Amino acid sequence: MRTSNAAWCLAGLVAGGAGLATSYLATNVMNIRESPVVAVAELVIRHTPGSVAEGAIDTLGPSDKPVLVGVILGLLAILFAIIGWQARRRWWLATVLFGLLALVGLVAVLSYKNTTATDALPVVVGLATWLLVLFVLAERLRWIEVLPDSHPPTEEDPYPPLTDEQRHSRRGFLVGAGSIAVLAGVTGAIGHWAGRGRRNVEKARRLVRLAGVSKPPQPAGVSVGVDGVTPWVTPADEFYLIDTAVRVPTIEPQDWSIRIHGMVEKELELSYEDLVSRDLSQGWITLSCVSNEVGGDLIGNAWWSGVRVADLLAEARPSRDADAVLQTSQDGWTCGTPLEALTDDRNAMLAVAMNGAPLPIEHGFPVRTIVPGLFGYVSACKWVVDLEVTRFDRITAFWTDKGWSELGPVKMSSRIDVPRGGEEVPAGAVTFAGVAWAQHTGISGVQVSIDDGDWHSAELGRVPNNDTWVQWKAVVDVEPGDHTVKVRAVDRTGLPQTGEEQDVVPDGATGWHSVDFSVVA
Ligand SMILES: Nc1nc2c(c(=O)[nH]1)N[C@H]1C(S)=C(S)[C@@H](COP(=O)(O)O)O[C@H]1N2
Ligand SMILES: [Mo]
Repeated sequence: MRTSNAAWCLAGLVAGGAGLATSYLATNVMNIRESPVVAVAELVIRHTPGSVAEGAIDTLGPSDKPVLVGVILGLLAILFAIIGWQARRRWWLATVLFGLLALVGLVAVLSYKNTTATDALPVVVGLATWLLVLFVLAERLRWIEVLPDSHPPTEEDPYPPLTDEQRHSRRGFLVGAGSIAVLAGVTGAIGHWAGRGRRNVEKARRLVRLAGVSKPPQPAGVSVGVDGVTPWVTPADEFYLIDTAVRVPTIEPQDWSIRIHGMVEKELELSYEDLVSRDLSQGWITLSCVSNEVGGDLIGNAWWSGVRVADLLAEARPSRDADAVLQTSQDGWTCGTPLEALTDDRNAMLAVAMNGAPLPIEHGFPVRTIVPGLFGYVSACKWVVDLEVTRFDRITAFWTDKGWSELGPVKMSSRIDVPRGGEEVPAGAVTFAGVAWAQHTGISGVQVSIDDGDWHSAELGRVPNNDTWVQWKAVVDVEPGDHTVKVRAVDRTGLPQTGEEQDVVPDGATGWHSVDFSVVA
């Protein structure tokens, strides 16, 4: 035994720690919400039965999460040591174990709603570090193993004294492992430092108090009361996320300001304080994405609070020749919005709150634009810092540069949520339900047709205004067997939803959503 099990365990521990450090650094450099370890802790919390969780909170108080993270780190340390020990004879097992741990991290990270591929990056970085460091340290240990002994072990002297070379190599291993451990510590510290921006903004966000921002209860009658239909109000953490930001901008309110300029008589510049001390406008508004396929879920409905853009523009006094506002976000994303949509009587706002709370960072904290009736890509600028009044013939914007339409009014659409595709339902009266939308025009009717048969009128949920989606429900007798149901809507001008199928490019998909289901006797 020229290398001890302890040395191998140490190699595993150092490799493990180094991987945690690099994944933490990646998390914070990328501004990702949570590191894989915290994601695992939160996954555990979410899946802990209520009674156990309450017990833990009772005994541990608010430190329950740090304690849980500590426990996870402790367990990881044990596992890392085991992995190192296994790497001695079963390299494959060590690799598999690291792979499994990474998989757990990946599952936890992706269990958050609205995750993207970048959220997985820290796990990949961590796994790569684990394998690389373990490989490097294992190579050193293996090399020690093949060094010649001072003499072969005998009965009387089973542990021959170390040769100079062996002693040197051991020292070399320890120095190597120690250096990597120090480097890992430094990496972790840099990671913590890199995460300060997001931590500070989270803190500032918690401290924001918005006078007049309320969260009203869900309006009466909006729900048709069918299980499986998308809830009428979309909670902020379930609201779809679309942006081009590789790293979400982290802006503290005190550092935020917006300039309204260009073809205006009077340029305006407002700080966050200036903005939120104005009269706030609030309203239920459904936001949807031009990239939403027929039947897709890139749509959500929330209670938004903010300052009417029309009021700000009235002070700035746009020139009569202007027809557009070029909005720019702090990270340089741009969109061109028709001036008319920002100055007419609709509730276009610089929103500061969503569902009664300051905007989540990912949804544009501290300020984003919301314009009822327009797709997000031409209107809903998150982290907005600049409004330039201009003309469409003088500007291009992020998505119009890439072949998307200059104008992006929302297209009427409807979706079947119940039954789900492929679902089996009992024979008799079958309940169909879903949502339909034509923001800023409103929906007056929804109809379903089974197997291309007659259109049956659906019952509509109530809506507080024309800017939101509407839930619908239809009950139709259907014979046993395989069927297809399709849906179409009619807007408040009497226009029926077109069944002509069009792709999302360049200005939004059209077509009727259909779902296959089976009725069983
Ligand atoms: N700064 C910025 N704002 C943006 C985008 C973006 O990429 N960057 N994407 C837009 C698009 S395409 C949509 S659909 C909405 C989505 O808003 P949400 O992520 O809050 O749902 O934001 C819009 N605002
Ligand atoms: Mo979008």
